[in-house]
Amino acid sequence: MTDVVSPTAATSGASATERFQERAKAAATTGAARVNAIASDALAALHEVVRKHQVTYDEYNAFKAWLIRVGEDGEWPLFLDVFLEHEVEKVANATRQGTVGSIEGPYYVEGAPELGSEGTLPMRDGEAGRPLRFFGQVRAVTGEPLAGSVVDFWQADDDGLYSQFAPGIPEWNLRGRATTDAEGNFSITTIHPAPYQIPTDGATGALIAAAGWHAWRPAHLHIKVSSPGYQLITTQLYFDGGEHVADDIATAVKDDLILAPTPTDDGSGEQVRYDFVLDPA
Ligand code: MBD
Ligand code: FE
Repeated sequence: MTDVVSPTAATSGASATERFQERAKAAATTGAARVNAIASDALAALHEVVRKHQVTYDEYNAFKAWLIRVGEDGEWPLFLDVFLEHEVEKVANATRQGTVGSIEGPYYVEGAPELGSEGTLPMRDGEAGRPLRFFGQVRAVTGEPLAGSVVDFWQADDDGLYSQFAPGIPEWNLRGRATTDAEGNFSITTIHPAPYQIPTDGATGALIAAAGWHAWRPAHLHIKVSSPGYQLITTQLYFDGGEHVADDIATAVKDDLILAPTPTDDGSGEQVRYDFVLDPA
């Protein structure tokens, strides 16, 4: 028998929690007046839920046990990014003129391999999934092409799993950074990702099952685009007609972010163009 390690909520959750804590260390601290305003209103919203639904002690205790389990499973990054980040993202990007943003989610890792202006994402031999060439141009809102912009790219594989979070996948699989050429152009060859299912064996999956919701995100590509002197944009791209494009559990699909790839001339895969437009810093 081969020693196949299957993904569990606890292993991917522990990795996501550890990664997040490393990156969060550098975050700015929030002043007392702001903490007071936000924490008071957040608690008041929960108090209103208790009154509105006449929450019982059994329900309160189930909630308490569940919150403890979210932490034990390492699923705070997953839970918060699926159910709360979309509103934070809308507030953060409300005044942008350029490409619309979407949530980052729990699975970004800094420092992916550099690909130049045209390249193929790191992949296993015979990586499953339909080949996809994704290309485009990075421009300023004024229309000026932005040479030397970085298009940082990460995605799930054909099983809906992310390298560095699910076991047994090479470290940088389906993660890479392209740098735009003198005309602001880039081209990345990858595979069409699969839809992503929230792990069913963890606390987040338990809530979803208990509430009778579905656990799916549509197939998506994650991208961060940056260029000196411009605001970094974090976004995601989806596929027209894909499953769950209309009912993403993470509420992160926007009309402007839906791709419609066409078959390549030789029929071996598909290709799609998407241009990114950056706001000045
Ligand atoms: C994902 O792949 C993702 O992109 C988000 C936002 C949340 C959970 C899993
Ligand atoms: Fe994702």
